[in-house]
Amino acid sequence: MNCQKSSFLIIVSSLIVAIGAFCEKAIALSPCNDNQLQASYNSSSSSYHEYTVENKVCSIDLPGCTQDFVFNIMLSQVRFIAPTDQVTPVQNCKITILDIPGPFGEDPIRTTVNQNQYSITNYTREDHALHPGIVNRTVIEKDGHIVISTFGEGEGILPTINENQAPDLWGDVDRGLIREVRLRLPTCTNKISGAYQFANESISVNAGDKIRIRASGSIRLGLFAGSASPAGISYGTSYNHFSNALHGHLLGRIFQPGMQDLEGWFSVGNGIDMVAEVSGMLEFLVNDSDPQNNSGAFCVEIENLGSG
Ligand SMILES: [Ca+2]
Repeated sequence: MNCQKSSFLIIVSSLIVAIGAFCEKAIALSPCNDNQLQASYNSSSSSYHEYTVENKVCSIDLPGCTQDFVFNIMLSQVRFIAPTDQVTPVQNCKITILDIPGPFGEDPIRTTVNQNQYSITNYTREDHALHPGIVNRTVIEKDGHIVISTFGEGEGILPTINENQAPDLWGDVDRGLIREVRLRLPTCTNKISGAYQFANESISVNAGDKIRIRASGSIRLGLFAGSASPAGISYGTSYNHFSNALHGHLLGRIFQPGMQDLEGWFSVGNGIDMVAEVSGMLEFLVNDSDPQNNSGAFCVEIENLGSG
């Protein structure tokens, strides 16, 4: 809409105010001050189309698999936000030339980044074959997984083909992202499974050793209890080995021959620095006496700094 021309034709002053407000709103809605970008769409238009494609990236039980981690990997290369081979980083308001094969132009898009929402939006520019349209890619947590959700809508040409091809097109982009996430997820040296009744993983230590323990990851503790970090969760004490520690809290001990199952445990949680009082096997236990309904694992990194 040409604001100056329209205002000129309006004589009634109250209407001028109304038009003025509309123009201001239109300017404010143009992302990156790029007036080629169309932010909103008319779903009753005959060429309107929309689609949503969702793909699982990783299970939140995997240590390191978080929205933040996946989103930052998505921002690391343009090929994770659009169908292209380009490996340069994603930046707010950056223009990317997609050059879709066919009798069209350079097919540029402009991308905005919303770090708080773990979301990016691609807007077509006028020279894009499918202009006008947007694609919104958001990293969400759903059903125990980090999921990449792609929503597209537009009013350009080929609405049906565009909708039908979306799962394959974005499936390819997502596969590249998923591969990169798996490569970069931290490897876990000692996995403490949530499904064990008693100790799992044994690491030998000597009396006097300085031991640094750091724990991460998440264990689903049951249908109603939900998931916990190694710090545990407030969830009554009926299913605890120890009532004075949170449900799902990570415990440790140095096992000595002859010890009972519930003997010698101390709090570890997200991590501790300690000096071993005795020589023996360092063991771990999740504070849940009903582990059959558990899934996932804590990842425990142990550094033995010796006796110096
Ligand atoms: Ca349980």
